Amino acid sequence: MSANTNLTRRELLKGILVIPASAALTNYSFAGVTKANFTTCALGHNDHGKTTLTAALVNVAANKNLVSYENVNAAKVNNINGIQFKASSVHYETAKRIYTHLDCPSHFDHIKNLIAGEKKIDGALLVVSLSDGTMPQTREHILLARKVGITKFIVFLNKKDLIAGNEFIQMEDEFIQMIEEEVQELLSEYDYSKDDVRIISGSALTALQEGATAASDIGTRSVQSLLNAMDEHFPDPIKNVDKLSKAKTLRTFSALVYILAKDEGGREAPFFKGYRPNFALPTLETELSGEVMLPAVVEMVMPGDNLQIKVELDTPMAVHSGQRFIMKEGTKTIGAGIITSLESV
Ligand SMILES: Nc1nc2c(ncn2[C@@H]2O[C@H](COP(=O)(O)OP(=O)(O)OP(=O)(O)O)[C@@H](O)[C@H]2O)c(=O)[nH]1
Ligand SMILES: [Mg+2]
Repeated sequence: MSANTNLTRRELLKGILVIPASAALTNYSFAGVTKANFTTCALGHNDHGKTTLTAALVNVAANKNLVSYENVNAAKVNNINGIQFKASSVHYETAKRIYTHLDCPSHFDHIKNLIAGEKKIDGALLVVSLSDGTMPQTREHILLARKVGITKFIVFLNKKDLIAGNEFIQMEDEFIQMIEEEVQELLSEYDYSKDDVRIISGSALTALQEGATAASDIGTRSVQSLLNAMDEHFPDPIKNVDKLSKAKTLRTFSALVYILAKDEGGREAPFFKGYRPNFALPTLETELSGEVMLPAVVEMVMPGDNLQIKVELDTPMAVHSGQRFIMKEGTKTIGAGIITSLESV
């Protein structure tokens, strides 16, 4: 892990705050004051405004134009144990916390970041465009978030400028309420209750364009409301210590895995029932052999797939929910996973 903890507050709040996501942060301490760190990410369907919102959050939090859309969009390649994905990592400070915020350029980068990324996401921002409502990747990101243990969401209903004053949308408030209900319903399908979710509407693009000079309700003030909601609604992250104490020694667990595509250095061919890779856990010096158990409906797994599996290790091992691991064939990394539940044999 690289030592970005050396960044000073001035450096943080100054220029381009984009660093690779692998350069994970712990706590910043300046002038004797330590603020809690919180890791979040922008999820949501392609083109709904994740990158625009990411840039707007940095600028609104600092009340300065610190970062441009292009800065955030130029994501860097992260290589975590042989798993490569692109991500931008920006930071912004609120009254309560310093946020590390990840934004990925493509749907697959999001999947890999959620499953294999170095930083555990403490709470997620879900961007939904008011002009589209919920879309397939909105659902897929919520499903993944649930599986990797994200417990809280804040939804930003974006592109409100397209709704405001639109002659085809007569009843703006009713329209927004309808999309709110649609998002809430989708979240509840994955067991996120109303208490787990806050919904704010606005326009990330308007906020970004206003910069520090002007502030409107649908622009800068909506992004400020989002920052306030993050401070209020996201609970402080649970320390790893608590999780480790829940470790169990066992052979079988369920996991969400991403199988590397061929052009990412993964397998060339699919695998089937009975597949036996090695499992490397960061807590272990050695690798363990074991078997991948596929869901009944899945006959074959293609390179590039992500899916829920069960793992049956040959030797019992102390593992905990949320623990990440790598799947290998010899020295070759073929996949990455996160343990989603523990089941004793
Ligand atoms: N009118 C309007 N357009 C917006 C708003 N926010 C973003 N956009 C536009 O929507 C398009 C997509 O925005 P991005 O921020 O790149 O969306 P994204 O979710 O990061 O897209 P991907 O990373 O490709 O999935 C761009 O043309 C933005 O300028 C908004 O509030 N209003
Ligand atoms: Mg983007």
